[in-house]
Amino acid sequence: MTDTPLITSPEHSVEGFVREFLRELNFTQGTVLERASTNDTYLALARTVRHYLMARWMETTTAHYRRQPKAVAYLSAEFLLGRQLDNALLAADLEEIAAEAMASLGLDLDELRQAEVEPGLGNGGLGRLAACFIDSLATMSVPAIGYGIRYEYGIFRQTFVDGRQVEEPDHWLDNGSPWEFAHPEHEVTVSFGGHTEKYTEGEGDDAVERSRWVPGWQVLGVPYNYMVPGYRNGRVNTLRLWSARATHAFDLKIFNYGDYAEAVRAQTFAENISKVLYPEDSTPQGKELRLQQQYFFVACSLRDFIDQLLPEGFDLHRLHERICFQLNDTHPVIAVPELMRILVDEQGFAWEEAWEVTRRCFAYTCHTLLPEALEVWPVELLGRLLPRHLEIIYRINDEFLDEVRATYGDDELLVRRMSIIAEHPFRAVRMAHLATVAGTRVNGVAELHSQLLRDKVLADFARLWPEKFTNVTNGVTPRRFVRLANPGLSALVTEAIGDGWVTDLDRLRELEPFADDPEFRRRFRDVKAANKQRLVELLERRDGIEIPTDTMLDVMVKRLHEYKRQTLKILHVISLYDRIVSGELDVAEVVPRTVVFGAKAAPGYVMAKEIIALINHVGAVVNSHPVASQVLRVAFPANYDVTVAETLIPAADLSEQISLAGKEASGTGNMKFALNGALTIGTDDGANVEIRQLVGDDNFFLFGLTEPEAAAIAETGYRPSAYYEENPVLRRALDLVARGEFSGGDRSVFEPVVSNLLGEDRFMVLADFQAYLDAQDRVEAAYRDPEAWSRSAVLNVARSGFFSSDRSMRDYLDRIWHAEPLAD
Ligand code: 26W
Repeated sequence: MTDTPLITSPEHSVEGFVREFLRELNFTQGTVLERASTNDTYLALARTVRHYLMARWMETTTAHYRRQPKAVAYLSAEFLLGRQLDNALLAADLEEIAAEAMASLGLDLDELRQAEVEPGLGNGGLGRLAACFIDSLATMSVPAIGYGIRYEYGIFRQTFVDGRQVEEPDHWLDNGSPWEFAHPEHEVTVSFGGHTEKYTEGEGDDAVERSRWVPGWQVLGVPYNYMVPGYRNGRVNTLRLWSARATHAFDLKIFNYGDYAEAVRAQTFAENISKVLYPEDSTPQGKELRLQQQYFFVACSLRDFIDQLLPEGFDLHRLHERICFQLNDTHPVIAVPELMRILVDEQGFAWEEAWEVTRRCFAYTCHTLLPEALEVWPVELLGRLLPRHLEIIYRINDEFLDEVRATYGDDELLVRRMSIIAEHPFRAVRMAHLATVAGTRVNGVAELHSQLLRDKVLADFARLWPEKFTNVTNGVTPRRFVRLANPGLSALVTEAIGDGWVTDLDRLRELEPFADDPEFRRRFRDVKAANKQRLVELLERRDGIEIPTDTMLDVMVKRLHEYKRQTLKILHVISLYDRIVSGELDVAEVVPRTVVFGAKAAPGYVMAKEIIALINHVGAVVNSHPVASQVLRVAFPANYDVTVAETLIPAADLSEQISLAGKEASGTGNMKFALNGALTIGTDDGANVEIRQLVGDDNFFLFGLTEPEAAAIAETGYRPSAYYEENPVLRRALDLVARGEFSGGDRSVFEPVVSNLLGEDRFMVLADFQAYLDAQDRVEAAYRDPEAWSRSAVLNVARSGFFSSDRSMRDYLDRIWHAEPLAD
C-alpha cells in the first residue's frame, strides 16, 4: 500500500510475542522479569500489543493521506473508551498468543488485564456511543477520525460514605498511558478573548468591509493520538485528543519580567482547560471553563484537519467533498462559527461562499429531550471569550431570520421562537438552533426520539426544512459488549452459527431455531450461571459485596437521574420488603432476586444524591433482615464504569429500562442487555420501542404510560398524591420511607425525596407504580419456568442484531455522511 519503509510487525507467534515483550520490559520499562512490578509488566505487555498494530496504523494513515477519500470527523467532548488491552488483543488476533506467552513466563494475563485503569473520558451514554462509533468505523474500513479532549482527570471516582456519594479525582494517567502518542511538534495555537476591529479591504468600488479578531490570550493544543483498531481487517484509525499547554510566550515572560510566580500561574491557567471532564450530565452548568474546553478542542481539530490531513494548497471551496464534521450533541457546535471565521477572515472567502461550504460540512446529532439539557451560552460570556464568533453567530442569525420572515411573513412570535439568540431569561445563544441552522442533517438517536424532535423540540425547524431531519438509531459495538464481555455466549453462538456475527450482527437471526432446542437452552443457562459466578467474584474482590449466585439478577445501571426513575425501582424493592416482612408474602412464594444498581450522580444534583443514599439505606435494611434477605438482596457497587459493565451485563437476567416515556432519547445499555440475553422490563421509551418490536411482545415486559398519555396528563394537571391516596401498596411503601424505616427512625432524612414524589413528581413515578408492580409479577411468573425464560432470552439475542453500531454507522454513511469504506 505504501512506499515508505515501514518497520515490520513482530512475529505472530508465542515466541515472537515473548521476545517483543521482554524487549519492552528491558529496554522501555528498564527492568527485568524477576524484579518487575505488575504495572511494569502491564505496560510492557500493552506496548507489545501496540507494536502488532503499528504497521496497520501507519498504512491506514498513509492510505488516507494519499488517496484523500471523503472522511468523517467525529467531534465529541467525550469518548468513554473503557480498557484498551483486551480490545487491542482481539483486533490483532493475539488473545491466545498473549495468554500462552504470559503463561510461559509465569505471568497471568488476567491479572495484567486488571492493572489497566480505564480512560473514563465521558459521563455516560453519549461518550460511550462515541467510543462504539469509532470502533465500528474502523472495523468497516471507513476513513474516520475522532476528535476530543484528553482530560487529565476523567469522570470522578465514586465512593460511598454512610451510603452517600463522595467524589474523588480520577487520575487515570498516574501509572503511565501506553496507548497514547503525544505529538508536541504538531501543537496548534488557539486564541481567546480580545476584541474585533473593522477595516476596509481594497479601494473604491472594490472596497469590502471586513472584521478582524485581535485576541487577548492564547493557549497551545498538543495532540495525543490513540489507535482505533478495526476488528482483524488490517485497518487502524486514529482518535486525536487535545491537551492544553501554555504558549511559549509565557516562558519568555519569565525572563522579561522576572515574575516567575506570575508566569507559572498563567501556565496553570492555560493548562486548566483540559484538566477535568465536567461531570454534569443533562444539566449544563454554563461555566466559562466549559466553553473554553469546547472552543479549544474544535479549534484545534479544524486547524488540524485543514493543515495536517488535507494536501497542501487544497481548495477549501471543496472542503465538503472531503469531510463531514459530525457534531456529537451541541458541545462542539462552536465549530460552525470557527469554520466561518477561518474561511472568511483567514482565507478571504466572501460570506456567502463561506456559508455555502460550512453548511455542507456539518451535521448535528441531538441526544436529549429534556429542555434543561439544551445548551445555551450567555451572549455576555460568549462575546467576552470569542468576540468574533459572536459577530458571526449574529450574522448567521440575521440571515436565517430573514429566511424565516420570507417564508412565513412577519410572525414575530415564530421568529422569536426560532431565533438562535434567546432573549429570556437572559440574552443567550441557543446552540441547538445554531447546529440545526448550520447542519446538513439533524438526527435523533432512536425512532421515537427523532419523531419527538420533529414534532416538539425542533418542530418549527422541521416545518421549514423537513428534509434536514432524520433518524439514526443508536447501536453498540458487538466486539466489546458481546465478543469480549461474554466469551461464554460468544463461543456458544459461534459453535452454532459460525463467527460471522462479530462483524455482521444480523446473522444472529440464525440463532432463532436454537431457541427451541432444549440442549442449546441448557447450555445458554450454563453460560448465564458462569457469568453470574464471574460477577459474584468481581463484587467480592472489588467491593467486598457478597451476593448469592443462583437468584434472578435484576439490574439497573445508568446515570442517576430523576427521569430514569431509579426511585421506581427502589419503591418496588421497598414494597417487596414490606410485603415479606409483614407476612403478606411468604418467602416460599417469592422468586429470589438480587437487585443490582450502578449509578453516578452529577456532584451538584442534590436530589440524585438523595436517591443514591435512599437506595443504599434500603439495601442495608433489606440485606440484614433475617427473613427478607433470604429472597431479596440489594447490591450497589460504587463507581459503575465500562469495566464493571462488561462483567455485570452478561450476568443479568432482567434489564431495567423504566424511564418515563418521552424522556430517554435512546438508551444504549438497553441494547447491551438484550444482546447478552437479558429480558427487558421497560416503558415505551427511546430504543426500548424498537427492541420490543424486534424481540416481540412475548419476550419483553412492557408497562407504563405512553408518551402521548404522559403528555396528556401533564397537560391536564398531574396530581401524584391521588395515586398515593388510592393505592394502599404504594402508600405503605412511601410511608415506610417517610417514617424513617430506612434512616434509623429519622423522618427528616428522606423527607425531600418523599415530598418531591407527593408534590411535583415531574417524571410520574407514582402514576406508573402499579403498572410496574404488575409487570414485575409477570416477570416472576415467567422466571419460574426456566425453559420458557431461556427461550425468550435466546430470542432476545437472536433478534437484537439490529443494535450493532456497525448498522448505525451504515445508516450515518447512507443518510448523512455520504462517505464509503475505503477498499484495499
Ligand atoms: C452539560 C450539558 C449536557 C447536556 C446533554 C451534557 C450531556 C448531555 C447529553 C446529551 C446526555 C446524554 O448522554 N444523553 C444520552 O445519549 C445517549 C446516546 O445517544 C442516549 O442513549 C441516552 O438516551 C441519552 O440520555
